[in-house]
Amino acid sequence: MTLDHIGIAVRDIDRALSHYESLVGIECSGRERIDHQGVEVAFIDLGDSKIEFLAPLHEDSPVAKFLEKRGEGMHHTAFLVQDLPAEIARFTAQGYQFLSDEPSVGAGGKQVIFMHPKEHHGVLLELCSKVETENSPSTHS
Ligand code: CMX
Repeated sequence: MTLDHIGIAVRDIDRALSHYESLVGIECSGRERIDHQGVEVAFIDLGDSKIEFLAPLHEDSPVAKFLEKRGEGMHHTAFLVQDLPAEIARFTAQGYQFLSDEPSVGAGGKQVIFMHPKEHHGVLLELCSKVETENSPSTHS
């Protein structure tokens, strides 16, 4: 398990990017809408891990609710795992609950699933894994 990214909830993704791009001297590496999560996301790639900026697409988005209640800031931490079903089974066997029955497709086409912050010292946890294709390299980075 490695740190894939930390997610920061922001109101204005362009303003946040402009601030962080000049802060770390690295440009945004990708930007996309994830309609079923109600968010637009943008990444700054820091090598082995990334910062993800999330802005709500509409007021029903979980990120809109987060911003309203808590303001801008750390929204979640995402761990990259090799075998997502095995990790889900491992956490479930330890008594942890996931926020959905199944993973869904997140940024970059990864499989993602979340666990409630109340079970993890106030941090919304995401597990994510790359989807293997026939042409994928055998290493998992
Ligand atoms: N981090 C830490 N605490 C959080 C939180 C977060 N991201 N979101 C909510 N909370 C806190 C609330 O402040 C509240 O605290 P208090 O009880 O002390 O007031 C508590 O958790 C409320 O829990 P809840 O009633 O279940 O709250 P919500 O209805 O706001 O739902 C959550 C929270 C995590 C279940 C919901 O946001 C969710 O299902 N998230 C997963 C999906 C998601 O976040 N998608 C967007 C990102 C997608 C992506 O990155 O691809």
